[in-house]
Amino acid sequence: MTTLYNPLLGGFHPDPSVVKVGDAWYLATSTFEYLPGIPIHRSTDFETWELIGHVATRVGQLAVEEVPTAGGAWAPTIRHRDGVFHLVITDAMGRGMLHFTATDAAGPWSDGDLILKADGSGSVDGIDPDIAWDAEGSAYITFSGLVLSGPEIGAHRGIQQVKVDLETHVALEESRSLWSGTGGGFPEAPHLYEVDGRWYLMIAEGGTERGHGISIARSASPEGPFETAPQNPLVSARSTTRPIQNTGHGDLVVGPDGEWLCVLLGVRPRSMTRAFSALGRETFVTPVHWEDDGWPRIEPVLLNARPGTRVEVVFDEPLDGEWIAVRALPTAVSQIAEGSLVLRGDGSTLDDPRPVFVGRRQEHLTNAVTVTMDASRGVGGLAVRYDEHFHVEVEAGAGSVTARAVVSGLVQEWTTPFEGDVLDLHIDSRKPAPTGGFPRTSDEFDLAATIDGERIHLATVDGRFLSSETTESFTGRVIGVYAVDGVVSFQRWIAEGDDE
Ligand code: 6LW
Repeated sequence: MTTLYNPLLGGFHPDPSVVKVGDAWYLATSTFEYLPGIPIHRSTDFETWELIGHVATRVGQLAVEEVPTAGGAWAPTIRHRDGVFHLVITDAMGRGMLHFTATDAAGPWSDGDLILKADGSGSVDGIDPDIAWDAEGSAYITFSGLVLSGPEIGAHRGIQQVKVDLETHVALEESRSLWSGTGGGFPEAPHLYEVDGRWYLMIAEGGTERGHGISIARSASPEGPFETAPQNPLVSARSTTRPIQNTGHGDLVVGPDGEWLCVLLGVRPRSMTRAFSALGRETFVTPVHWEDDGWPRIEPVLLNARPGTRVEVVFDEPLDGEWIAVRALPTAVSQIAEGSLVLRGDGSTLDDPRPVFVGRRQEHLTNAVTVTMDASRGVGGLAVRYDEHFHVEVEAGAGSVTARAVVSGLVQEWTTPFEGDVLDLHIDSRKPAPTGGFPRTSDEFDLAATIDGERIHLATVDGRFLSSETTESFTGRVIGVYAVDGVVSFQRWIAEGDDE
């Protein structure tokens, strides 16, 4: 019996798509403005998932160097056919709708071909593309008709579909409208499946926040007309007190014991009113049952967190794929040299869209990070980042150590003198101590530094300021190191996390 851990992938891992090939499953998620882009996780039992590579490992595959915050790699679909992996995705406000291929899911993946409209006037307008083939081998791209550029920006045309020639990547027809849900806002994340001779169109509706859900329809043809399931929505946590909220945007697959599973996104808000989600949108999984009426039922998503983890990195070999950078590859903003991670400041700060920063997702609800830093030649530090408007950090160099919280233009700093070279910086995300009243915070940050063996508490910051609801972000918390000026180096990284 397979144990379904939830979250399946903790922290910033939204919009999951999964495919089974042979005895293994391959899972892709969204990365927005971070690189490397679109991680591929692999499992042979659905319990343990290994990060085997990324789709976007080269500059130019995505235009994320230039995209606005929250643009970039949105919502992949991963599939496999005749020995080739296919991944379709929108590089939102970047290149447009793209098709990547690889014979090994670990990579290398292709440069990415734009999926062009039939009239040749640029890439198909929309997000969340799905790819499916009919018995004759025609490739269908089914997508959400949200317009992201041009005069009609923001318009929504519901779920759309075009047949595409995968040699030329030109659509073979004008797009047609398909069933677009039961009336919820933002019909999106379509996936098309052929099951027992019927075509099922599963979509998300209600928007990616508390109203989120999954609905399904079926037809004799991939082009419709589609008949809505009487049980819709199949999944939604809306108006419930479930610990996993915002559940939606799912993909179906046959699991290890032959049972069907749905991978989907959700958040884990804490506090009494379940209002603030520290980590952003994560990947979850839940069982699916097909009933005699030919419709699937999806079980509510249950929490079942894995044991805590301890990650220690001593920077004696290249950074592994868990490290990500903003609008740049980690190797473009950092080097490994003689047991140190070295960052060279260029005057940019964490307030800039292109900071000299490299970090890892915060994957656990409580998380304590310590990094050893040599501040003798520059200014830099340890930060938790949602984006350039929302970050907290401990910064050292130029005679002081400063804890700072930046919340959409509001800045608060706590500074103490520091004349030495090497110190430890700490950021703990932890559950707040009970106050006896209504527990309203998600978590809190403890910002500290250890100087000459003495841990100095610098500040406590309310974690709600760095939650997906406050930041209105599609991403999540990323914790990492950065440089502002000069050369700063980091010798040892320890992160201890759990989900108690
Ligand atoms: C994605 C859309 C959504 O394209 O948010 O939850 C967008 N779903 O389907 C970005 O992740």
